Amino acid sequence: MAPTANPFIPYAPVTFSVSESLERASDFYTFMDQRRSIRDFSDKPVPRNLIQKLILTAASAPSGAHKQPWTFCVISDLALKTQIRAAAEKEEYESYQGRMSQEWLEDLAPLGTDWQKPFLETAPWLIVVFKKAYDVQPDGSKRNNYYVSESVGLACGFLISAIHQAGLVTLTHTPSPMNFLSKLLNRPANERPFLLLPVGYAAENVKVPNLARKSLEEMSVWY
Ligand code: IYR
Repeated sequence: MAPTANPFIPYAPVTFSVSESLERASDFYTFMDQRRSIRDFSDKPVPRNLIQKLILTAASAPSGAHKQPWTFCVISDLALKTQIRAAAEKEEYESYQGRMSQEWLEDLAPLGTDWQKPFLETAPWLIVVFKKAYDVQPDGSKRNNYYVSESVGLACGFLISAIHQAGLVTLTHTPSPMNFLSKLLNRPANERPFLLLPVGYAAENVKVPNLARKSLEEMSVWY
């Protein structure tokens, strides 16, 4: 039997005049261009309902066959953050002491990173994003998801934008390997850790590496 399609419903796109669009695009670029990855966090609290809105925004991202193949694990419990920090630092120590190539370490040098990850305890919230390779139906059978990494990557992009828009800061942290997160957070077999984002306010007088973004000419080709 052919699968039944959902009925279509009317949609009213948000539109602006060309000059309004130009101004909005320009303002949005200026705002987004001010975003920086932050590694030094304040312990100033952030309310739970604010984090909830950020996650709803992340989950508004498009996904393959609209499968929404993501789970957001949201952590504020200090004991759990401490466990995550200890496990992440154990892996990162091994990585920085030999698992990463010399070339990789050289490329990272301008960022000033090392195996120590105090932000995993200082930031008021950690969001660990899991990708779901498949869904488990109520009867226990497996149902496939599509373009899972692309979909979850898009949701993370939306999340990072929402965090910035709310005046908070984050960092895309990828401790490697990440499977300790599945154990600590008790996640099922169809979920794999994808990205860890500490969320909060920047530490006072925070500094960031002096990085430049590629110019339009460097990063685009027009046909
Ligand atoms: N996961 C390590 C190393 C690291 C790798 C890349 I690529 C970065 O852009 C930054 C760090 C860490 O979190 O320190």
